[in-house]
Amino acid sequence: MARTRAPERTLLPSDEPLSLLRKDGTPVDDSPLSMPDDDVLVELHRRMVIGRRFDTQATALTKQGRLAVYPSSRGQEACEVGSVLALRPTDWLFPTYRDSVALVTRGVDPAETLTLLQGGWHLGYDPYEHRVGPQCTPLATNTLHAVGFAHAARLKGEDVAALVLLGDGATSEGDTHEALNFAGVWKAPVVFLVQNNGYAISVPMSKQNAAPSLAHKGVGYGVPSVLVDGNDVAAVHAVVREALESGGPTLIEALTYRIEAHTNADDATRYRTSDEVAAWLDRDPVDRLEAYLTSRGLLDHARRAAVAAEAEEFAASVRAKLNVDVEPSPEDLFEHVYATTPRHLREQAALLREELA
Ligand SMILES: Cc1ncc(C[n+]2csc(CCOP(=O)(O)OP(=O)(O)O)c2C)c(N)n1
Repeated sequence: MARTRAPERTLLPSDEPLSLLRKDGTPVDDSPLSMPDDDVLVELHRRMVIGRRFDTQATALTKQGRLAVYPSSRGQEACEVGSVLALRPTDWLFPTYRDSVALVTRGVDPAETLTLLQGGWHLGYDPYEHRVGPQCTPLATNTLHAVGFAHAARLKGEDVAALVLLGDGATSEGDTHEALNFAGVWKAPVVFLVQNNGYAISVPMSKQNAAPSLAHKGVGYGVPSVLVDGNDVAAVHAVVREALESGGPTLIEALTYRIEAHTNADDATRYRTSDEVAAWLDRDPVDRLEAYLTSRGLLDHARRAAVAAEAEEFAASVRAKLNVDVEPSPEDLFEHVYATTPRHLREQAALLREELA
């Protein structure tokens, strides 16, 4: 049978993660990746700073009881922002609970992004407005949504690619393997971006993976695979853009780290050392890009202050919106779950109405 895979797209990932910037912000000379344009780099910086401030604000809101839970993506901004800014407006994003910064970067209203985590509603935003699927809490279900969606769109003749975000732990789920398999068979335009932050809650990589890298998991499914430095936003942006433009599936493993605990309900000191966290703080994605932009004369004191002020204003608007008490109706539980509500749920809704009366 004829092979349809483009010859230049190799299945095997590189041994070392691809990068464009070293941890001190100096450029890598012999990178096979193309450095994004200056205006893109400046925008990546702005969005990472705003994203980080949003993340800190959301974490603070859990401490004030305004949010039920918040899974921080601090430290993972290069993955969240670098990948989302590679999407075209027509493309779709399929995120997880960890990816609120990705949603905000895509343009979803921050308060609507947080409605689910506030416990106010099933989903706080209209998926069609910005082409963002629901933030999946069950691990890896969004991989299947992305493949099904992208394949269906292609069958309809639409020019759509899908980006699905998942964690290292999610690659141990059956859904990821089913999704990769059919993405490979259908050559579906889907980019799987695994944010390998080292842990599935408290379970380290060594206890859940025997492959040389998570990127190797694409090879068996005929899906070209890439290993990238997930704290290098220029590199993440470049590989995701290339993968989206390929028109077929790609599995990208981005090596990164979650600086905060799994959620505000987790005590990360029970399974990792402060030395380990400090080593990753030294690889900070925002500092790295700032060092590069400064050396190129693309970032100065005034620009830094302007971006910081914009981020502060953004956080203030999130606080103001989240400080309003919500009073959801208990009956809303039954809304928008089924197209036709089944009898047992109609009965439960009637019982609830009686109790509330
Ligand atoms: C199908 C399923 N099984 C178990 C869980 C419980 N659970 C929530 S988060 C998590 C770990 C996920 O780790 P990873 O995929 O690495 O993502 P991260 O939280 O590190 O971003 C687990 C096991 C779940 N949400 N869904």
